[in-house]
Amino acid sequence: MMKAVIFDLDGVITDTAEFHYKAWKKIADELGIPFDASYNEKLKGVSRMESLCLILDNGPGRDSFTLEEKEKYCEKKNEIYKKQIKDLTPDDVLPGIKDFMQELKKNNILIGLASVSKNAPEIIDRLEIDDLFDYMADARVVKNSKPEPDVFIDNLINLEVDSSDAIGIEDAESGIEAIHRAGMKAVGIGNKIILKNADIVLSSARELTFQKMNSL
Ligand code: B16
Ligand code: MG
Repeated sequence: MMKAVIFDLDGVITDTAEFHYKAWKKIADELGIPFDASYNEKLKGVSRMESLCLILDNGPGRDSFTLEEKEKYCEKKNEIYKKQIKDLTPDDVLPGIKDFMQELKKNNILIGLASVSKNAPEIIDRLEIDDLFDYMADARVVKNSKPEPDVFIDNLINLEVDSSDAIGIEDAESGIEAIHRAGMKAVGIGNKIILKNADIVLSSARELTFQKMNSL
């Protein structure tokens, strides 16, 4: 029986995945490394440092910079990203998300947040949706980012729900893998080819319903 639904943030609840992409694009351009939306798929759900390393792998290689230099680029990317999230308002919650969350609440289903972004608290705050969650993982204490299952397992423990009674919702390939490695069913939102390993792929959050999720 479904007892909990655990949401990814960037790209599922709001379109910040696009902001991450734009910020990394600036860094990649500065470094003269080719980087496009298709390569960016590899970065989704992945930590800040690993994202930079993946970009460098497409250029001079992740070992071509010292850790200190890489940390500087990560900070620079985060500053660009932070400027973009400053303008987020409650209207930036993607269509269908709030209705679906309210439907879950009516059916006594617990709601969790599984984001590995250290900026997640600020985003949730700006979107004014804090009160919809029963638990939100703290990315600062989650050890490994996706595709490791840590952030989903942390939700299961804190929501006190078995993996077989929970569903995860993701827009990234790494996120679908993380959900499955946590032992849960995975719902993909986005491209059917990229998210081919999900148990079901929907083209938008508007298609999320309690009935559809429960039948998984
Ligand atoms: P930050 P999610 C992930 O968030 C993003 O998908 C990924 O692009 C980003 O690098 C990661 O958070 C870390 O974010 O730099 O803000 O700490 O998809 O797990 O909500
Ligand atoms: Mg995401």
